Amino acid sequence: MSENFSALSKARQSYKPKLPVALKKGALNVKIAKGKATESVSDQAKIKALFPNTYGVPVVSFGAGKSKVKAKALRVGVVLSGGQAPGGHNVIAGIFDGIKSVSKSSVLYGFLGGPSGLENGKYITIDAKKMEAYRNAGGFDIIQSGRTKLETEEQFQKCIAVSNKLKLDAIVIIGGDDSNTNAAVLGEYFQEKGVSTVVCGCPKTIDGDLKNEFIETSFGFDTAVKTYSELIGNIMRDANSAQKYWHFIKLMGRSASHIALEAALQTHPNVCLISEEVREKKMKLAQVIRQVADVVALRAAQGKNFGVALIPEGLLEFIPDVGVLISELSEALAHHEKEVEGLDTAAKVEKICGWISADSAAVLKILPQGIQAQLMLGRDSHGNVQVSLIETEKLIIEMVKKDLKNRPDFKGKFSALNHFFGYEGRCAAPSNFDADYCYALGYTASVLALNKMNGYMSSVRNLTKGVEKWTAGGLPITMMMNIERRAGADKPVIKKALVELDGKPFKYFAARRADWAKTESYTYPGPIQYWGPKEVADITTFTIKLERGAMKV
Ligand code: FBP
Repeated sequence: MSENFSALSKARQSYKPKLPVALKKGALNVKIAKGKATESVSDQAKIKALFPNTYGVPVVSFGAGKSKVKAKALRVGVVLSGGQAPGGHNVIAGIFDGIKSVSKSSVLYGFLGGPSGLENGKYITIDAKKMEAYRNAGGFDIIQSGRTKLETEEQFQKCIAVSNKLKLDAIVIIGGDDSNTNAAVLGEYFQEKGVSTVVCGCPKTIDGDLKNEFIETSFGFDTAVKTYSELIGNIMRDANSAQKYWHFIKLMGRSASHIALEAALQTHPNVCLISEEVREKKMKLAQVIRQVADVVALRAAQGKNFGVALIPEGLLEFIPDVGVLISELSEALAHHEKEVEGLDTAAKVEKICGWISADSAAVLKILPQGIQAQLMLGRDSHGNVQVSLIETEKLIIEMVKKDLKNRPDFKGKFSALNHFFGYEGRCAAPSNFDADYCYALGYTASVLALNKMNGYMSSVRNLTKGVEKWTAGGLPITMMMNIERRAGADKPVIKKALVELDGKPFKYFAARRADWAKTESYTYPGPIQYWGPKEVADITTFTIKLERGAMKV
């Protein structure tokens, strides 16, 4: 172990993650029960046509019992894909221990730097010594991550060559919605070409938007939000001590507001915007600003010129007119990228306004130049706008300032500071929940690999109960898909799970936010605890407790 490891990470290394009962006796002692045939969430005919080999297969669940498959040394490759999320190393540890439970001669290859490592055959062999150093550690640094999208025939052929060279039984792609879409597409291609390697996925993302009945949460959400909530709590205490600043905190989460909502449930801010609500109510940017300024004015009238506001990073995309602008920009940039290369922001705006609708051009022109430039940045390899680079929190502060200036009855002060919490939480040492959950997901993937379950994602459920009551199984990835417009074309992708306004987490928040606006109901969650009383060290999120009925609204 390197001397870079702190006393905490050394001590943490010896934590033994717990496993669901069905997995406790090793991958060879797991019996598989098949459910009914499945359908995709929508666009069934189109998805079926795109995935003729892997569409419609059943959900499977694991129970204790003898496997029908004979013991053999497995050769598995693993890829970490997309944004970092706490617990990735434990997924790898789960796969490692799972395949070693089948045979001591099993081999785990780690592809370097994300899907491009698979495509280009860049890998390391993960042996027991290497694995030991990363157990229960945050980060993805054992093999690093990347956002390469695997989509061309040439890329797929290169993956086949690598897979054949290493004689892989399975490839496990640990990723979010886009990366698991990648896994499904690759698995389908392999099967069509008669390649025996299966491709499986694991649900990762701090954003919390990869979930459904079978995936109760994506890993990393728990730890990341706890980390942000600790920082938000610290800021709240500072705000309440100094009583002179408003703090505007943008939180990661891409499109979905799960992180902002969960952080609000953990800390009780004066304002928390929820993008999905803004979209549902068809609010214009000016209305959103007015709503925030109203709270600032309300508190100022009580002599309180301070407060804390949480802002989801995807907010702008959900303000209907700005959302339309963003998708028109994405379409225009996909077709005319070269023509705007090297132009300054003003010239770019001028050119682009010729390719988008008049309404969108008008919205683009009223935005500050900094935000215009950020909105016109290139999309990521999956065609997503890079919301983490848009300084929405600064835009809101500026616009609230202007709004308050136009209120003759506003006699308070508005001194605002901005923060962005995102990267601070993605590589935190996994909470006990994420350490256990990730290890179980990885171990589940080893069972999927052993049983040759192509195009499946690991599914571990019953997460609000103790680990001994967790259940494990596999979920066909095609079941989660729909067709979406990406980078100017229709693509099959896993449907994002956004915040539901009739869901319990939002209802819990909505019932309390008016009170939180005017009072200092702040709670101070403090740092994640790895040891200590269960009710402190093993707590899960409000979101999962409310969604799974373990807590009342
Ligand atoms: P994934 O969807 O790949 O898990 O990434 C999540 C995320 O952390 C988002 O919350 C954020 O918008 C984005 O990654 C930032 O991307 P990058 O790491 O490329 O800056």
